[in-house]
Amino acid sequence: MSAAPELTPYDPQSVESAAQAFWSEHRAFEAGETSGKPKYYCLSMLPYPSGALHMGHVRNYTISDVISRYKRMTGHNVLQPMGWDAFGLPAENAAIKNKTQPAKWTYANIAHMRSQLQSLGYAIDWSREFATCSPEYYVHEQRMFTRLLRKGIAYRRNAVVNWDPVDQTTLANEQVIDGRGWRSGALVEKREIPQWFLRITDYAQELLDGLDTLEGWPESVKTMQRNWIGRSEGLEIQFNVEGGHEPLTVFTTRPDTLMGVTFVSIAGEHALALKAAASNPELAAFLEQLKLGGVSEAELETQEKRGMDTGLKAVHPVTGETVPVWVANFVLMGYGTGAVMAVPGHDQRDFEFATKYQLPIVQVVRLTQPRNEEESQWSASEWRDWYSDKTREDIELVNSGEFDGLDYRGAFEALAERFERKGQGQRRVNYRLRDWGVSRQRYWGCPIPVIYCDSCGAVPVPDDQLPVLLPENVTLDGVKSPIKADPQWRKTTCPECGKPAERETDTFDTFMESSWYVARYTSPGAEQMVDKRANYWMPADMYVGGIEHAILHLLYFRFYHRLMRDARMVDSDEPVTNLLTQGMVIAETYYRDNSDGSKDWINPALVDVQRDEKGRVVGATLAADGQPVQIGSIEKMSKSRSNGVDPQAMVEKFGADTVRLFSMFAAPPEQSLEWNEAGVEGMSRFLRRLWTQVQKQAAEGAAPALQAQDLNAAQKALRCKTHETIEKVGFDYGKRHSFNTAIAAVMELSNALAKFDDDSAQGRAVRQEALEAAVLLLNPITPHASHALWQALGHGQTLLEDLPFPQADAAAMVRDSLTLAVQVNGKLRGTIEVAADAPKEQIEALAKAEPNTAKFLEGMTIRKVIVVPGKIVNLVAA
Ligand code: ANZ
Ligand code: ZN
Repeated sequence: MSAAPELTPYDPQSVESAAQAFWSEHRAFEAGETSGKPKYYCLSMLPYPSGALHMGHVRNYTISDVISRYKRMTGHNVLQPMGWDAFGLPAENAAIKNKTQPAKWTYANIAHMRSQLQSLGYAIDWSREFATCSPEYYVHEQRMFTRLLRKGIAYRRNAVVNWDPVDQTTLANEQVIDGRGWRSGALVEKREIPQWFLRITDYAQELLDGLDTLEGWPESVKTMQRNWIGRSEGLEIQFNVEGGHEPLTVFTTRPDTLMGVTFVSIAGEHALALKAAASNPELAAFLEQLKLGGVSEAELETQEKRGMDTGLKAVHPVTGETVPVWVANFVLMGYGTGAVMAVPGHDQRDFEFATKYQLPIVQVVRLTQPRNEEESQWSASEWRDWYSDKTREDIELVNSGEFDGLDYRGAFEALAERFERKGQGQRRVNYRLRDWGVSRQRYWGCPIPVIYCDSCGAVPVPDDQLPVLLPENVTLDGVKSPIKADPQWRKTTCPECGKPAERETDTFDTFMESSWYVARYTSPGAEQMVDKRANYWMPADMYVGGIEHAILHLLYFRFYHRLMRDARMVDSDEPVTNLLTQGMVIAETYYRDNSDGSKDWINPALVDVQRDEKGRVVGATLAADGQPVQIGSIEKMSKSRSNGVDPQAMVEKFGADTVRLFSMFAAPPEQSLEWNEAGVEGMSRFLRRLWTQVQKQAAEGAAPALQAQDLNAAQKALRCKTHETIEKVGFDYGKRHSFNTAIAAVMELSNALAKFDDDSAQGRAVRQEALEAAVLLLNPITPHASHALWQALGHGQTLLEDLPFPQADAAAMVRDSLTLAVQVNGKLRGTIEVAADAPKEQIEALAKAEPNTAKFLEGMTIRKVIVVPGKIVNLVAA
């Protein structure tokens, strides 16, 4: 060979900008609806424009991008869109802090983050991009809402909010810190104000049943949704109340425990409680107290049990005896009937309550098959878990008169029939799911399109007056929403009678915008919410995003899709068929202790780390002063721990392909991914090696055509490896979403190439095939490098996504020789190469002759030879 040829070094920056320029010049990823190929719609959860991309975004969008590019290479018409979930509270806070406007701040962030996304080279159809805060987007949401209002699916009622009495404003749950307003520090109160709701409860059963059809969703997510919807079957039972009051209706899932009722508990907001309080100042004061405190579910669950006797007496519907009626803080007005038959012998909350207020506790069920002595004991002074709701399947009734001996089902049926016959109760299915409260008293959101008229009431804004625009040029004082503070904005005329009227000043929950964006991407520019293109693309084939959205977002998303279906906008029931929830991105934390016991968290980028030979961190110093810092645990990247790694810095240092490669290599998509720069460097070395292998091959000129019949053993072996890799990678991408193992397989192929030094014509042909396969197999993950390497391998500038994904050739994978491990008494001593069809005697002979094995066999007699075909020869010797 002549003098060493000049190789082009790998320069990610120029490689990446060249590939990106080529894609945008060819509008390579703009999707259309006229292709004859099967469609594939790959959706990612849209980012909130907080200011800069974080590694969680990079991971999320890289997974989607790999799937999208792979699908395109396997013959699909792919849509991968992107947009911005642009309304929300952080913009208001940032605007106050930076003395700017939420709109300005948001649009600037979007511009910056868009360029960051583009630098990562995602195959996104940018022509479909939108921000949910733009009127062209939210006008459709407003129009849909007015329809829902006319249909009765949207309605208005009073509901409780967190009220800050100093700032005179409502607070979001996350603005209530330890029961106080985040800004004023005032004790937060509960207050009832009129709010808008969507009747998601009408769809509870359908949303539950639909889960059974979602085979491509993780079981864990479906379970969380089922629990959230919380279907329970029970009875409503009437208790008469002495003194001429209306009867009380309770909802119970345990009518079998009816004979154990020793009191009845009602919510503080229950009509009967209010009635009793009218003549009982002490009770009235107690009800006032109950209004203090936050409204979040977590708070209600954990608070101490408190109550007060109303003085009223309820009549037990079977025995006719009277029991007291108590107000209890754990009874929710919004669930069931707001009244509970208390069974302290078998319900833990009732037990705690009865113990505290010295109410009677009696046993009425027992386990039929206690697993031990303990489980056959019931106690009125100590709570026993095995008498709770968990064990309802294997119990029988005791101390229950005529019902003694019945099991749960038997008692349920007997009582249901009895009460239904007497008109004293009925079977009833309840859902834990509540209607979706969509009103927010915040400024930076979509205005709710309603006008209030003294004569006509709440009137939907007519279509020709939509959108109701949110003014963007505003000043925020941090307390009141600018549209609430501005009487001019509110003023309007009633669309029905023309009299002066006022606009609604609340805005929508931002979950509204993220409930239908999946559909809007399909129909850019459509005059209505969507057009017929929606049915071409929907349901989306893949949805990738964070597990933190497993419940609320995904439930609203499935609900809203059904609203659109019922409005004949789409004809599917579910919005997405497959869901992939990616794990967190985690990283090491570093800190220094302050003298007051608090910690100063230090970003890993500012720390020099010493590692042992296994890569474990053994010491760390602050680069700026060379002094040691403390090493904390490995945690989710976050501002509070200052352990975020900036994607942009990583892209600048290593190139987008290396960042993409590492995010896919370091962990399977569902698991946590620990960011560590040593790992990133490893990926960078691998890419560089592949780059050099291609460059060397290219420098030798065009490779001759491959003659499969003329290959020698080594050439056949490399070719076999190439096709095995193709087969594995295709399977890992397509069937398992196991990207890390796919990358590992290509790395192995590159290792095999490094060992293959054969400059013969067929040697180069086989190497060319291997390199082309490696470049195409990696293309979904490292599309820029693949774009450049494909050209280096002698092809014109091509859109690789339009090439078919490599197909394994079965004939190439027929091995004619095999490597077997040779063991002596179960210990590995060497390996041998044998023909695939070698007879057992020949294998035995080769094994005994293997030099290292022969050494171990010296002076021993072989007693037995065990051959595991294709794998092992074990020589049993003594
Ligand atoms: C008697 C009883 C005995 C109950 C027992 C439970 C165990 P799920 O499964 O969530 O539907 N309940 C009913 N309405 C309530 C409300 N508004 N606020 C708080 N608790 C309420 O739970 C239904 C059970 O929760 C009902 O069955 C009722 O207590 C309580 F050993 O009735 B049960
Ligand atoms: Zn009117």
